[in-house]
Amino acid sequence: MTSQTVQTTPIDGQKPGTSGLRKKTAVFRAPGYLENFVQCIFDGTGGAQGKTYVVGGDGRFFNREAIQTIIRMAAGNGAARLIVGQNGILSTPAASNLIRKYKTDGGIILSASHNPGGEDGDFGVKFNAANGGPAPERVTDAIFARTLEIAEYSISDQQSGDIGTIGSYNVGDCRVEVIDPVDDYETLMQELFDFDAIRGLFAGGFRICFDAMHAVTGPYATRILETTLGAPRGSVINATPSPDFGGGHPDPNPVWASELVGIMSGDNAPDFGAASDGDGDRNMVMGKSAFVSPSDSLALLTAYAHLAPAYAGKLAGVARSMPTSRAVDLVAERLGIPCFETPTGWKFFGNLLDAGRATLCGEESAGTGSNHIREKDGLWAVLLWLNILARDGRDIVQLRADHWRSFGRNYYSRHDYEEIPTEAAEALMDALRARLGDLPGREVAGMQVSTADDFAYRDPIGDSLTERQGVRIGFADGSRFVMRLSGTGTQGATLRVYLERFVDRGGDHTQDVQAALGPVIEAAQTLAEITKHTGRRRADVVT
Ligand code: VG1
Ligand code: CO
Repeated sequence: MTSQTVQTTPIDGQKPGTSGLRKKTAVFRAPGYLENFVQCIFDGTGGAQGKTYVVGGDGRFFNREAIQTIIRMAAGNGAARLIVGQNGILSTPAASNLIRKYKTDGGIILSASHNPGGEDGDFGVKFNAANGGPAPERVTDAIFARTLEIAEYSISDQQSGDIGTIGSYNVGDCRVEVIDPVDDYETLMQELFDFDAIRGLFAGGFRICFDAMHAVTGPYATRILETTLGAPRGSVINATPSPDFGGGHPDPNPVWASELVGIMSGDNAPDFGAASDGDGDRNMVMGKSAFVSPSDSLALLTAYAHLAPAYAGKLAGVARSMPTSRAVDLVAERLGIPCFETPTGWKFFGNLLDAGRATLCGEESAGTGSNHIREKDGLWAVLLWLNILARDGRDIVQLRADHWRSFGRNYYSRHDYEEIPTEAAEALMDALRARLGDLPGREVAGMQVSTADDFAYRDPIGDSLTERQGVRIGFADGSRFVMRLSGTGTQGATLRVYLERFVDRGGDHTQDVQAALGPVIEAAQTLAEITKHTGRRRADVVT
């Protein structure tokens, strides 16, 4: 085989964030940009010689060309074998499964997840390690370090071949296997859940609306929910992946999944609604006219996971990201299992899952998952819900009301201030950090500050320390807010304000969420001086 070595120079800003490297599509399409980063993935992980990788993406604009480049580069770098999703499609959880199942050396996943796609949208590249999980920080640091000194990359002279047809062929000495993206994933789901019970649920007239948001989950949800489990045709909407996600934000929350919210609030609404994001790793679930917050969903799934075959008697522990509400902590306490608190981003769950310390994990941003893979998994969460509903008999709204009665309710909301000038956002965070020592004891919005800190995480397995992961302000009545800057955006900074208020058993669990959080919202605005720093009076996206 012939391959060429192409001279290049370092490109600024190729630092992976919360979940891979994300940039405007146009940036990724610039000559050498993708090539530099992919070469640094190989170089930063000991080279590609003789290795096997999984390659696929969420189908967004530039997905196919990028995969063809990656195939040629893997071949040029001496990789032995590539497993590629047909047409370049693999959801993030499906890719994680393939990495583990076929014991590969890792995977390259092309996605900017919930960020809009298209020529003017965003693109992204993530590297997952041999455990199937997002590369931990020490690996992304090594990759980034390479981006600062790269001088050349290798690429095969040969074309990448057809990725639209299932089969295999060689690019030079590298074996390329194009596989059905859904088959192995479906097999795994069948092993975890009681598919007969779910079939019975649908046969009994239970109705679901699953909004795939024109993103990668469409083919997975259609096959599993409609073909295998017998949900009526049309239960999955927006099921065909489109390069720009139909012009929308493939972000499963009540703002961006408004079509689903409309259906679930209308006359004759289905019994259960769900949506997933661009790359299929996140989920939103709803009952009739009822949005179930991801934090509540995590708590409920933990409380009822024993109804699914894979988890009966098998919950070793749970883990949640720090800003996620503490509803799941209460469930873990009652179950007598540990509850771990990690920084935002799935990579921090990897060690806990590998060590068998956590079985279920979740984030407030609608990511939920388990030890079945090393990524969050949107359709998995929906199937776990269906398994629970099929076995329990109550509907999701009733189940949640009963849960609050038994545990109390953690009212919860996230307020995002998007595209703030980066300096203004950093000044806000710096000012808040500088005052942390003075805040305890202070009265604000009728509440007293009891704790104020900047979250640092000591990994209990790897012992690494990750600092400055978000400011947490706790109040004497158990309320709290958290502030951090997003690590997935591509333009300016996004300030995320996470708000939580606990109303114990016997309290009023039927309040409007924003009203219930009123004092906490006011306290956050006052203590962080959001308007002064950003000029904004209210958040852009409230979920
Ligand atoms: C966001 C979410 C975080 C999630 C990350 C990747 O990160 O808050 O919980 O893990 O997206 O999810 P940030 O840094 O913007 O807050 V995905 O589905 O984009 O891979
Ligand atoms: Co995602």
